[in-house]
Amino acid sequence: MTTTMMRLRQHLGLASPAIYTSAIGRLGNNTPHRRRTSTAIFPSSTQKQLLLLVILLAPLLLFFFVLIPSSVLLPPARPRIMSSSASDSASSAAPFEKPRAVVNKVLAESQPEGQGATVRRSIGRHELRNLDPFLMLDEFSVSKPAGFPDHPHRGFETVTYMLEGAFTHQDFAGHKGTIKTGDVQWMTAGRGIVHSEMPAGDGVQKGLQLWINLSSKDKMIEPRYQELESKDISRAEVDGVEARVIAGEALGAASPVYTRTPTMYVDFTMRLGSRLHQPVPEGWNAFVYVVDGEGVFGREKAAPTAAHHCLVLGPGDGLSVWNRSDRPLRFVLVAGKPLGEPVVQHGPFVMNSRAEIQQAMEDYYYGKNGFERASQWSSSASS
Ligand code: FJE
Ligand code: FE
Repeated sequence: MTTTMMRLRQHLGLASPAIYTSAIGRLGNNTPHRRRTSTAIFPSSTQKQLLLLVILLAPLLLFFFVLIPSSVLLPPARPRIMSSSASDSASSAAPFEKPRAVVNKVLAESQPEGQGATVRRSIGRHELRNLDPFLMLDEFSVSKPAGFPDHPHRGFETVTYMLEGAFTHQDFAGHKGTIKTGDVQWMTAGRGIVHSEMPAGDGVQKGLQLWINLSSKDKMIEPRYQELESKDISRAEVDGVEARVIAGEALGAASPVYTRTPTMYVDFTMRLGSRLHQPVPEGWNAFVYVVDGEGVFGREKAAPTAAHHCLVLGPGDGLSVWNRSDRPLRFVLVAGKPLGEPVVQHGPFVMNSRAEIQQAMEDYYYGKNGFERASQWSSSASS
């Protein structure tokens, strides 16, 4: 190998076998010199034989223990397994090939919505309009008599997750229910739902509502509900990190929710001093919404993020989080496979083209194509 080639390889960081070979060669050249010196000190014949053996073996031993990198001879170090449980995959140093970094940070400011209600909108506000397949994330904070009286939906799913208090929904097909703290309602509106969503208790009722787009082939499917009571939500706790899995998997727990648009949705609570390394499927769009406390996301040296902020994550295979504050950190991590389709939204109708939006409005107005029951119905909650 020419020196130019060797330099090139070194420059490229290639562990050239030629570099090892030349190093062994240099050591080999030293051997005769050492042998000569040694024979003069130990003159007995047994000692001579022993010495000869040592001298012959020396380069070999040197080669094995010094020149071959330790990673070749020794099994990979496993401090994670020694330190504790399965949990360590959740708390060891950056285990991702491509850790996701925060690429955008948006404060969800309060705005009026529905009837007398207030929401902190993150996804869906003009700075964060499109995070395919997500259309909207509202953190709502509502007291009676405010709420979200009768309104339609078509072409997407709504996921309502109660943080505090209770909400009652009623729809035009007679479906009625109340979700309480920790419960989830996963509603696939499909071709059409008309419903009301109103606070059920006294005082402030809080939660998150996420809108997930449906692909063109699913936009006109029959509506469907998946409801999960708090006690039935898969939970895992590992090294001071608790996960409540609303969709997908985390820390070994999995959700039974069927997601037509592949989605992961996990509510994490991290004790002070804890850290988390959570895989997030590559190619999916992902964001974090901080519900409570303060956390460091993406890079260990990043500035901490406080509640009501939405962090959009860049590409990669996982997210690392550290809670270095003096109180618990609560956030949701949401990721979804992008649909890559045109999005045309008109309020509660989300379709692929303007013509389909026109059709949706007409169907709602005339009570057709899934909105048949709309005209005769009004919820008992509406006034
Ligand atoms: C809606 C206005 C609305 N965010 N968060 C227009 F208010 C709504 C709507 C909601 C909503 C409901 C809950 Cl329970 C929580 C929300 C907006 O209902 F769908 C349209 N189109
Ligand atoms: Fe709604």
